[in-house]
Amino acid sequence: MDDLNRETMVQDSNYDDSDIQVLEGLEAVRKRPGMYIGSTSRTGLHHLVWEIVDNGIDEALAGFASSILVKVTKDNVVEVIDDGRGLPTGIHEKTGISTVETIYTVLHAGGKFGGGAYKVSGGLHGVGASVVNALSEYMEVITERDGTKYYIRFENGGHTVIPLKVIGSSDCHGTTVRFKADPLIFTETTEYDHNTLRDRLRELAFLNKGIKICFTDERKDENHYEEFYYEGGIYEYVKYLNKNKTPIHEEPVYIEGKEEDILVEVSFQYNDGFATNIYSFCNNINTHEGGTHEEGFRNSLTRIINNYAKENNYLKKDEDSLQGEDVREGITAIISIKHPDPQYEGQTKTKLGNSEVRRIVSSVFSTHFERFMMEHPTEAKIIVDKAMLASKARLAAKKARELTRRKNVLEVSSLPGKLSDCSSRDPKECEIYIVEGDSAGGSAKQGRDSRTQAILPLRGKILNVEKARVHKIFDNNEIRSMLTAFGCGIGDELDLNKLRYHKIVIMTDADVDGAHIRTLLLTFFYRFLKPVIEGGYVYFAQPPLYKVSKGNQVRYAYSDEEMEQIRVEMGDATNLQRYKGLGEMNADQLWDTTMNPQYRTLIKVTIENAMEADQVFEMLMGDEVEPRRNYIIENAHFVKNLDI
Ligand code: 28G
Repeated sequence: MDDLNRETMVQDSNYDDSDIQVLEGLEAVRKRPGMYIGSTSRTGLHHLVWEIVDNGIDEALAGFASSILVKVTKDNVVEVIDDGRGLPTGIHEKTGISTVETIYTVLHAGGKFGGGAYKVSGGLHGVGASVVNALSEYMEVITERDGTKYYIRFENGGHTVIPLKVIGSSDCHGTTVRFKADPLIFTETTEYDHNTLRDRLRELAFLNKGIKICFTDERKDENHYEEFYYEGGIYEYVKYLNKNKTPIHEEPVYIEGKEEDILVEVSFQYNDGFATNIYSFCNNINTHEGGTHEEGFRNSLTRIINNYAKENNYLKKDEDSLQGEDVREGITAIISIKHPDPQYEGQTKTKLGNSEVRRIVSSVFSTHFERFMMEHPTEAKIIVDKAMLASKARLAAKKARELTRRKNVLEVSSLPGKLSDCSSRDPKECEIYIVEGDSAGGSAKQGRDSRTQAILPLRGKILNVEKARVHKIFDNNEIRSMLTAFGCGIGDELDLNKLRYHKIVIMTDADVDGAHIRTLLLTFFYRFLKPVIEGGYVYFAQPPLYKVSKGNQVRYAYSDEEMEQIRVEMGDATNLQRYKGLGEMNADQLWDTTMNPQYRTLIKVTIENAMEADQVFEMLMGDEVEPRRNYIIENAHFVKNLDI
């Protein structure tokens, strides 16, 4: 039966109440692939895999499969295997051909499915396995059930070349789908990206606890094999996301419940940073734009923490309530719901719109979280303290604004004596280096371009603004120097138009003390000068870790890897110097390696990596070797990408 005939047949019959709604032939998919999989680029190519994998996940969520294997062969053939029931092999009553053939050759409507179970495959791009077949050079399906092994093969966009037949007996059950993307359709590339596949498969395993997802990429190496299995689901996801951070309570909070057929899971853990990392999902789709599930969570989190703080007298009656931003500071959270009929909105259709979800997530979360707080007073106190610190800091910054106005403590006319200012008065081209220690400050002062580069040396450690009272903060010389030099004011009164330098460069040693100073500076910036970070005006300098020399040849390395590389390139008998601090560099060296705009690398500080600085500090302090090494390597890569 060719596609045209099938379409005619379909139109002649009434299929409205059928499970499979036939819309059009596979030829339509090949004519307009973008309509079905978004695009025929790299992203579209990967959709083929997700489509098939999602079917396996559905079989597992229905309770019949426990594991899914995804394999990519050397020639980019994808094979997906599950241990579910296997596909029904009888003749489909509406199409007159085998159900297996029907599933893979007849387009059906995505979205609503019969049976009541959630279908993750009916989600955003859920278009059905027949679309994958339509866009494949060939596809083979094996199904094992009732002691029998069946096989079917399609070629050139879903034309059946070997109809369903028995190829042997079997003592297990499940489905195997093998396909090769059609290069006539995917003209850009038919090569899958290893990391994209691995990361999403890992994420699916986190989002669907108890399902084992295995990944074999024969292009990587012959024995490549990874297994993702998380008994704790999103609870373990949160732990994973926080693994390089410093959690402030041991175990993530995990909450699960079901109301009106909607399954709700929430897990979160606070770390000692500032950033809010809330990720939400509906039917395994990342709802980047948030939506009603996220709103339900946020509202309840704020309400419950406030109630608890008041009931236990942590928050006095006359004190201001904790704001949403206070209770979310430093949180890493996952909200995952499974919904039988999700509605997506927003620019990229990744915002959950179902209004009943707000109430349901709120209800499930509140009930369980209230109980958690009662039963875990230690954790509850830690969470309340964190939120109260955020709230106090927010209010302190506000008060500081008034203080600066009244007392005029930060007069721009009297620039700090330690500042070696630049001569230019155009903030766009002006830079200020905040340098740790007088000796490094001296080298920086000598080495700089004095027209555009100002140097402000800091003596010793600066104040931890989170621990100090407001008036002490403004008595602190280092902080006063910085604020007068910047000239932009603080808090609500902050005016970026008055900022005297468009690059504020933090230059500290690559050791524990340097990391500590960096953390304290960032805490100060975050609390009092947040718009300056958000505006992209704050940077880290990137001094070299090594000097490699041979005769009068000198090169600098910014990571261990680069150092090894350079030593190989320069040949034997190289001289290696490890810089322990900026002070070991003379003015010329500092200029060449770290300050010369032509050659230096600066890392722009964002709210996200402001927190990473915290992690780096913890990492360098701790004695775990592995994360330390990884940091240097990954950061070296990061620097390359951010080269400015
Ligand atoms: C390996 C690659 C991805 C799958 C099943 C199992 C059944 C099934 C799949 O049925 C047609 C429509 C609704 C019943 C269902 C088996 C019921 C009884 C199944 C997969 C018939 C589809 N026995 N496993 N489809 N339904 N695995 N893995 O695709 O009414 S797809």
